[in-house]
Amino acid sequence: MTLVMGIVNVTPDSFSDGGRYLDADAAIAHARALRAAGADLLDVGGESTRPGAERVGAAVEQARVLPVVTALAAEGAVVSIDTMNAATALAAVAAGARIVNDVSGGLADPDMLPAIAGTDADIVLQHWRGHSADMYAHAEYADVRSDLVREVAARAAAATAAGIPASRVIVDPGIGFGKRGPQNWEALRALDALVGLGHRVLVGTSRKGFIADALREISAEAPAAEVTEQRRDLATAVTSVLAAQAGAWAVRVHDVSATRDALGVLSRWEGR
Ligand code: PMM
Repeated sequence: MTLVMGIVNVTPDSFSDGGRYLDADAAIAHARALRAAGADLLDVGGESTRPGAERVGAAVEQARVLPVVTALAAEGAVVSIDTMNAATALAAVAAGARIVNDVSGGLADPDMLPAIAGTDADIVLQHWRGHSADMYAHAEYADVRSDLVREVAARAAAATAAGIPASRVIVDPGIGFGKRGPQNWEALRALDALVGLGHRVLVGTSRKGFIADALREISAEAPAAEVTEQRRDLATAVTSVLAAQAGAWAVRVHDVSATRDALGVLSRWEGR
């Protein structure tokens, strides 16, 4: 069954939950609640990647995430560290993280792939074309589906060339990264081809702008209808089910219990 990765953002400015869990104790308490709700994996991040976000230094990033990673790993949680910085990734792995989630697919920091090769951590290579400050400048595609699959395959090849076994590579279509609204739906339609690359596939749609755009269109008859967090979470549970049907290994979400319920319904529908 598709795994659920709960999002633990220890940032002041993340897309939907920035600032809520900036304090380590609050982040740890939130992560425990996600685990109790059925999260199989916890993704801890200290740098926001929302469109337009500024970079944070490695020292600030590590001060935010390491106490949280250490505490959760000590409790037996499978922790993923969401970072583009090799030094932060190594420090988090030393603190017990088992997965490094690099939204840049190893492109932001040239040390990332060789650093991970020297550990036994898994690595998520997300489709990415540039930092968040100007990510829409890169949203030009000849064909989203084939460009995406080719670019992700190239990052996976770079990882194996750097010495990371293919079995430790996880790929991700990078929903919301360098893609405008409708291009995200095209990227999701590429999931079967991405799964066809032979690596595990992680998908992150949770509460993202393209979902809010769709909900705004859907409620066109009631334009005043607010796109609440609840509506985004319901839509995310639907995209999680569809991603699971397309063969995703895991989905990265804020609302773990809604997605857990939705995936549980799918498994019963499928008789598994
Ligand atoms: N999305 C965000 C951050 N990290 N990592 C992966 N692998 N895939 C994603 O889609 C992804 C990510 C941005 O979302 P947030 O600011 O709500 O955490």
